[in-house]
Amino acid sequence: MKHIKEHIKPYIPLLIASIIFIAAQAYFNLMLPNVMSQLVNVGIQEYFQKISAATGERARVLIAEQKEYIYKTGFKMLLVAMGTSLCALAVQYFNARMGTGLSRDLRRSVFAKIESFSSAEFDQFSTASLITRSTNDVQQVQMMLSMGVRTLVFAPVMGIGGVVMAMKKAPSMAWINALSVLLVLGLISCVYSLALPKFKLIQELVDRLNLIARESLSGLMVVRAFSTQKYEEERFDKASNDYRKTNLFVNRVMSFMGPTMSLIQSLVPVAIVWIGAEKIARSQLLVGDMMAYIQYSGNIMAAFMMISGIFIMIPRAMVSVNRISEVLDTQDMVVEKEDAVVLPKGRCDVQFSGVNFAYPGGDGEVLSDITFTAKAGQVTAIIGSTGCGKTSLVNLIPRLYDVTGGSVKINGVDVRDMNMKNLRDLIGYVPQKSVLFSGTIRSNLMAANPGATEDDMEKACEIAQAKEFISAKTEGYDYPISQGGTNVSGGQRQRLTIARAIMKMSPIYIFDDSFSALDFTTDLKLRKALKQNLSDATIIIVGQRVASIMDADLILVMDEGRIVGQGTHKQLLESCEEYREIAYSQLSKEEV
Ligand code: DCP
Ligand code: MG
Repeated sequence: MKHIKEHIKPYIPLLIASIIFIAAQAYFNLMLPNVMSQLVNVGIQEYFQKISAATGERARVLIAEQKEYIYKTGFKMLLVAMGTSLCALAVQYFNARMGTGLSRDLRRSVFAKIESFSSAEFDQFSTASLITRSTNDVQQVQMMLSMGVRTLVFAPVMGIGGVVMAMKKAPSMAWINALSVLLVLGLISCVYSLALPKFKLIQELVDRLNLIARESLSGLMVVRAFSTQKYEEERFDKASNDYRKTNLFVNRVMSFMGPTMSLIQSLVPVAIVWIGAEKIARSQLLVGDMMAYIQYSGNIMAAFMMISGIFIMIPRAMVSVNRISEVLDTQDMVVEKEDAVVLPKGRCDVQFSGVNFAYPGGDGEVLSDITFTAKAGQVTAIIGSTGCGKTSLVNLIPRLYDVTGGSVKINGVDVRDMNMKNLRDLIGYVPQKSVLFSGTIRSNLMAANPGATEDDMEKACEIAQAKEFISAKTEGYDYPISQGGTNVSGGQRQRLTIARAIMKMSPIYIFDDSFSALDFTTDLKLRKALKQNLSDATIIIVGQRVASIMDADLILVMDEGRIVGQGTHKQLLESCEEYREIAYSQLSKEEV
């Protein structure tokens, strides 16, 4: 709720305006039956009696007077009705401004928060759930607020005002109202005790449905390749059916309410007319008062219905509020220090000393006692079997995760003491999984360094060996990239992500298995170009192929989260058993 309060602050003027107009609308609503009863009581009944008692000239004057009275009162009714409509319009306007503005702010906050998440926090929520939270849940909150404000002001005024006015008109018929309200309340509590528990379930089912839809859509190729359509369909069907069934149940229960409610609403006027007619016959009640009474009792019932409706909505929306708060309250594990250090963009040595690392919630350490220095102007390569922790190791440099022991330093400054933006500006990172964004080749590359020129871009592509295939496209750099970069080949995508990193012209480069999809010739050309053009940079290459890393200045051999050997290719062949194994399995005797 704390977040909602915070977010509602800028909208308090709108909220107050809305409340004022809601109250005015309720007031006009209460006025209308009153004016109408005057019209009937005085304008019709009273004048009718007077006119029938009078004769000649007197009667004609009375008829003219009656006409004028009816016109006047009718005009008053029209004004009141117009007042109601205008107020309703104003309420709608203010509410919409407030509701949509607030939900935009909430969505923005949730999105900004998600963007600030490190990988550790991402692991806590599923993507599907994050999407539902920032869309569907925000919408629920918006609905609760605009409906809630309206109901909580309108209904009490209408209800209490209705009771007061009705009592004034015909106190002897109060029991009809009491009975009808009891019936309405009884019906509502029956219905909601059945439907309420399902609301939370529905939200979870939406999450699940989203998750499955996303998963099978983004993995469509795999589904086709393995012919698992049937399985995926069944999985989706099950989720969809669960959702359908629960929704159907809730709606069935709710739909029972509508007709029953209208039955009560139609029976009440019948009862009032039945009992009121007798009173009118005995001159205990005026016709106009009875008509007004019917309307007031309708108002009272409507007020109770609205209030109970809001009591149902609140727990439902609270589920959403909590789901949003969960995101906003997530403690960032990777946070910037207050007096963070800013390093200049010069030569940078990256130093690991005694680094241990375990994934939050993971079982056990994936890195232990990692110590090495990647020097500026040198290529440092990391090799090792899959799952030995190479990606985990390089992720510690841009602080995608924080170390659990030891330290990672750049030029002697712990990365945890550095300004986050500065740190990431220092690093050109090519992740193991190449990700491009929808747009064009140009927009993808420029995103890394908006200040770069056309020449910089072409240079980066030249180094990344991407220039050739880009110029082969008729659109060149304006070639459209579809979502996830699926319309370029794996190797092309890899080269584009490499070019994107080079665009940053940063002093540190990390290539996580970034040459895996390249053929040997391109791989060789690319490494040559890197060495030539980025001669001052600290280059860290994660690789599986000995051929691509054998000329590195320092090679780290990893096994099960430890460094089991470090040195040059030559040194390692002599000293490191694991390296020898890898090398001999990949290269011929002559190549070694
Ligand atoms: N791991 C984990 N949680 C994550 C990522 C990985 O628990 N979010 C585990 C799985 C592995 C270990 O950490 O056992 C090391 O994973 P890496 O991704 O660091 O392994 P590599 O990069 O060396 O493997 P590959 O060569 O396949 O990229
Ligand atoms: Mg990896």
